[in-house]
Amino acid sequence: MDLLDNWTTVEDFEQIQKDTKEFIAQTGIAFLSDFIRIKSNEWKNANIQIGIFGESGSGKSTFLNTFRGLKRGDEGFADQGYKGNTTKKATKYTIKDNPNITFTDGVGCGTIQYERGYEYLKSLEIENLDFVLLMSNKNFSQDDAWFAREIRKMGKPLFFVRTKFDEILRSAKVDGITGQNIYEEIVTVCAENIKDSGIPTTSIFIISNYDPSVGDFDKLIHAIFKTLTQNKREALLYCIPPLSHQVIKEKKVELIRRANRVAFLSAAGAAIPLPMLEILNVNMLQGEIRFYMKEFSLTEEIIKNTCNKLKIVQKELMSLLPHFQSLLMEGIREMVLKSIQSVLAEKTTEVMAKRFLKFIPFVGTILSSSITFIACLKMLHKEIDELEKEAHTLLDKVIENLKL
Ligand SMILES: Nc1nc2c(ncn2[C@@H]2O[C@H](COP(=O)(O)OP(=O)(O)OP(=O)(O)O)[C@@H](O)[C@H]2O)c(=O)[nH]1
Ligand SMILES: [Mg+2]
Repeated sequence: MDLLDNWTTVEDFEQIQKDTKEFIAQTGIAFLSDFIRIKSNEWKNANIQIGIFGESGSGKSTFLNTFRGLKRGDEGFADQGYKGNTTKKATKYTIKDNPNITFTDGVGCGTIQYERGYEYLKSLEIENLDFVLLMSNKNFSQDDAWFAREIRKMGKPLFFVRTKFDEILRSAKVDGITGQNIYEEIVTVCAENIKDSGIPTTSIFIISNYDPSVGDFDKLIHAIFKTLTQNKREALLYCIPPLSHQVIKEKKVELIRRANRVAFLSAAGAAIPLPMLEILNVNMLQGEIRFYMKEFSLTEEIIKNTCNKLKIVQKELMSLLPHFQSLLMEGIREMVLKSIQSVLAEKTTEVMAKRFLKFIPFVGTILSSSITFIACLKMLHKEIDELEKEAHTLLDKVIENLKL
């Protein structure tokens, strides 16, 4: 599959084509960069409400902190406690950068505070939630199975999350258990507990909040994102750090989609007869690359903090991230210009542009707009690829150091 196949499989292609045509007809092409900005920021209007429930001590608050990449002392950190009963009443957390996203750190039923029943369910305002996570650090209880059935009746996506998998693995080791599939055994036990709730086993996820690299953390992330609509998926992804390899992959998918949109809209600008490098809005492309860098946690500030936390020398870490290093040393603007020029010199660019002509009817079938589109597309995809690779490298390094 090449870049164009990738583009033409994007489901919002026709919509964006229609919107762009309408915008140009009403407002004129001169304001196209505003339109690109509006389109790229649409996700900011998406409203997401997430509910996390389960018994005291099951790891709800810890999950929330891990998911959002928060450490003790950070704004919005949810108090976690080994004694239990730490979060005494349901607490709502909104994201500083995006107040449209709310996490409810709830209290489970069957606790001192709440008995199962209609009153409890009503207090949770489930109807407003996008999805529900039900956590347990032991076998799921009858209360959990009841809760799951009720949530299911309301048609809300529900994920059963068995936390503290790291503890299980440690205990198994102490008990001298080897060669058995501990993971499979835990899934079987959990499935047995909830078999009457009608919830499929595929909704069970065995995770460690301390270490997203073990168990089903990645699978859970993927399942959550699959239930969300486009704008909600983008909004939620952009508010969490690249905490696991799956999150990095999910981010890449969304960024590619974003790049496709930006490249497509840039092509409309090529209707103005100017030399190529003047047509291209280099500031905007620069902003896009900054956005990708932030999404992959590749910024000077984050790298500095990571080195301090892991007690590693910055130079050593930077040597693993050559692309990021060259973006810093040469400057993003220079890299954009260099990259566009090299893309324009590639033979395939014009060939692809000719193939693509039929897709850009709104500016007439002029080759320059098609070439602009392909050049932007190739350049942005290349940047996303390089930065994604280095985000995985950075994550591996963090995991390796935390395990030392
Ligand atoms: N080993 C291990 N410990 C965990 C995990 N998740 C949470 N913990 C610990 O378990 C304890 C309870 O976690 P919390 O996040 O406070 O649990 P909670 O569900 O919010 O509990 P309440 O607020 O009392 O309802 C804390 O000491 C956490 O550090 C995990 O996956 N593995
Ligand atoms: Mg709590």
